[in-house]
Amino acid sequence: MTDLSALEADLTKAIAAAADEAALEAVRVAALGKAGSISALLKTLGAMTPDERKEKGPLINGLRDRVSEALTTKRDALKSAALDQRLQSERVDVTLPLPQSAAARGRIHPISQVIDELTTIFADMGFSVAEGPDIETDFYNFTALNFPVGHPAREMHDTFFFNPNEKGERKLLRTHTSPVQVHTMMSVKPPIRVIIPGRTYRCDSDQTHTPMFHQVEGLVIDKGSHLGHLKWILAEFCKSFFEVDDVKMRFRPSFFPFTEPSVEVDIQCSRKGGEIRFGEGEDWLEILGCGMVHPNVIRNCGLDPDEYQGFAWGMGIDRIAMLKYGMPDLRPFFEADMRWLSHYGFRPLDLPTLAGGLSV
Ligand code: 2NM
Repeated sequence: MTDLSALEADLTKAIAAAADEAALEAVRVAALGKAGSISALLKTLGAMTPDERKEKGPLINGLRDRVSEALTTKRDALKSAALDQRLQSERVDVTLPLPQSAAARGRIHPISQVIDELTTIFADMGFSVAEGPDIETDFYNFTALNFPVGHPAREMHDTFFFNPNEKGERKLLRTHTSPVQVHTMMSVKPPIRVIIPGRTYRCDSDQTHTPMFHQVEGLVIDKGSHLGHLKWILAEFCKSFFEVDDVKMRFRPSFFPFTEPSVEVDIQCSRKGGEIRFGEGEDWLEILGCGMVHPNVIRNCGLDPDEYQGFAWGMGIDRIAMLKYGMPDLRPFFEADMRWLSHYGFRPLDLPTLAGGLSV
């Protein structure tokens, strides 16, 4: 029996010494595998006499059971140690900030944001968006809009002209979005209700002017439209855009070649500590020009001014963006500086809605 005890002592030592599951499996095979030491002992039982078997059977079987159990216990211990080690090495700190994806880092430019806001507000009042080319002819940019040839108003616009083509025709970069209104009146049967946001160009560059800037203009042409409608539309727009319940407006007579009468509009504001607020205060800020479309313009666009009348307005998008979002300088708008954009830009999926708040 010393053989069996010695074998058990050896196996117990080998099991205790196994450092991983592979080493333990080698011990198991050496003991209980087909050619294992305990399997060999079990095979000897068959050749024994009944008395011998009665004596040795329980000893050998007992050895096999104890070794099996020791193997199982050790395997469980190794498994759980291996798991602990993996958990330790694969530990993640869930409080660490996530690196942001490119899509999450991207920002909507304040001009795109403001155009989306304007479109949302005017779409709610039944306006659609019209677009046209940046390169125009003299007719669409000036003549049709009642700027007579040689009229000083043309000089006011500091126009960028192209070289004349072979027909002697001189194209230009549109100085306002109004040529789109001309295209619209010439191609759409009234009633017309459109807004036209877009790029415009004037040869002018200083702290408050860039050679390319953005305008939004609006146009209504119908049989009974009048200044009262215009006033209401502009008041609704200002309240929605500046997100205030009420805003006082001041209408001053002005001059534009394409409107008669022509009006400039100021809105009430307060300026305290360098900050402008709307819907309160005693100061006034000029934000747009407007008027009843001149009968000559309506006639130039192929409509009868005795049948149709309408109104139009125009304002600078860059300027109202600066006012609403407190940006002090116009020039960084067009410098493509990522630091400026990540500060003043908007998150891509936060689309402006009237119900959700335009600028949330
Ligand atoms: C302004 C001010 C006043 C205007 C007029 C027209 C058109 F095509 F109907 F004649 N479009 N836009 C207009 C009127 C624009 O911008 C300051």
